[in-house]
Amino acid sequence: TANLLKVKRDDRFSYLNKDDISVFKKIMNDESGVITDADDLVGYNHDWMNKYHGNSQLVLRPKSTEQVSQILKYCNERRLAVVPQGGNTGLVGGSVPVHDEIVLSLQSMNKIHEFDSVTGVLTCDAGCILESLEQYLEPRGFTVPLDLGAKGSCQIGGNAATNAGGIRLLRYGSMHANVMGVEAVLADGTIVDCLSTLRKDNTGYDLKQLFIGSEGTLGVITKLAILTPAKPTSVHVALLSCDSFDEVKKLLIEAKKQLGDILSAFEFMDRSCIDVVLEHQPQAREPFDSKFKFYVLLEVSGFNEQHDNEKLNSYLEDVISRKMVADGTFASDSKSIAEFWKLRETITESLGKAGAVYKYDLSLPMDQFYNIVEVMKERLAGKNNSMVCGFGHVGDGNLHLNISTPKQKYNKEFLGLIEPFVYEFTSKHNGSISAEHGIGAMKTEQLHHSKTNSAIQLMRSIKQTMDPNGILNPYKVLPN
Ligand code: FAD
Ligand code: 2HG
Ligand code: ZN
Repeated sequence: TANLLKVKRDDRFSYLNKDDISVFKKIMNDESGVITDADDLVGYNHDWMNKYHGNSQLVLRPKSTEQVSQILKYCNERRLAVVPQGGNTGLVGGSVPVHDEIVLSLQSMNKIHEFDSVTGVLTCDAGCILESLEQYLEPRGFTVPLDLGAKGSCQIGGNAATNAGGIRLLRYGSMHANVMGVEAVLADGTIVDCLSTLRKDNTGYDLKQLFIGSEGTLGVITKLAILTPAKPTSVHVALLSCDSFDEVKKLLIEAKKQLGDILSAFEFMDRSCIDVVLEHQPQAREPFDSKFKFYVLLEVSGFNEQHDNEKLNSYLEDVISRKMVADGTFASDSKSIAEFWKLRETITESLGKAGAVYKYDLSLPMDQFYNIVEVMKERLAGKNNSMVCGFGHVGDGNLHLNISTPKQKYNKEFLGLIEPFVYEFTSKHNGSISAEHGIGAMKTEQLHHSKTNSAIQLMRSIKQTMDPNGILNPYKVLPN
């Protein structure tokens, strides 16, 4: 679909030439940071889903903020368009070129600079892989405030640039709440140092927030300071099954009431998700003796084993006695906990293996939350051998609606059955067409479903101020 809908190349931009490459080699002072070999370019030119394809002839991998600054200054003067790229795990086509934009990869900027064990603030380069930060923090008794299935590849800079949510948002809040400071480079090469490590800092406009969630369109994030919480020492996970979505909602209400501060995740998946995981993950096992319509994965974590255990047990006894669950099981050892989480975290990968996936990342009010899945099932019944499934961060009101078809190729006609219907439905119910994945290249023309004209106008003027030549991640976020 991405290519079927490709926007025209903006003729404000120059074409890359040999002289440019020489300049970049000089700036980088090291050939390994300048990639022009066709084979080596491939991975940078397509996204994680292999859905969006660009045609960049150059990848630059700077090692310092100063190099990022010199690169952008030159690109701005030469009108060369640039796409910042982190771990390239984004799901909306934001991290790959649409045409021939230069890829600016943060891969080689991956140092941890400082950790304050009193405040818990960690200062590091934007290119640090999320999981490596977790590995650094764990022995120090701290943890990263966000967790997502792509943790082995995504970078903290990419997480900030997309304001990634994930499974712990319910407990610790979003990147907007957890990033204390940002160092970023503007399109003209200006280095903006807002790398505060302070929790409280009301000195005028909170500029760092502009970079968080702006998907590389306003600046390149080079360093971050993140607030990291103490790592819980007691973790328990329950996997519950339900016959109706009403029960899922009741379980959530009770979890918030009865588990309160120790509740650290509340995720749901429908039966189709379990089926696709069982089909594509050889190590995955059917969790119960029978099959159910819905599954809830609930995690509690705290610092008092006995207290947390008792609290979870009394919650489970209560919801079982009140017949809110059909079956349930729970785990306290790390191996079983990991196994439960695998069931949830490998849904995306399994769907990827099953064929072409049409992904919708929606915020919806609870009364419509699963209704859209049912409505979509009816709409697509018997069409293209499709399978409709719903899962996600129900505790945060965020549904992942995925539609899978066995053929690898995306189909324009089939897409027409889904869109714009899904966006109109979401807008009608005051939801969001992008809860946590961003707009990227996928939803630029849909932005109006979740933003008013005046809000889009203000976004445009911010973009104009920060990147007057539009070189940073063109064709993304704002409508073309
Ligand atoms: P990329 O994909 O490389 O880039 C994403 C966007 O950010 C692009 O627009 C890019 O230009 C920009 N960008 C990247 N780095 C920088 C930088 N340093 N400065 C400026 N702009 C930059 N997302 C969630 O929110 N929650 C989830 O639970 C979740 N689970 C996922 C599970 C799987 C298996 C996969 C594949 C993806 C998942 N995602 C999830 C989506 C994705 O992982 C996140 O959006 C992640 O934050 C992207 O990080 P990245 O480093 O890969 O960024
Ligand atoms: C998740 O929560 C990710 O697992 C991916 O945000 C969601 O694949 C998806 O639709
Ligand atoms: Zn998600």
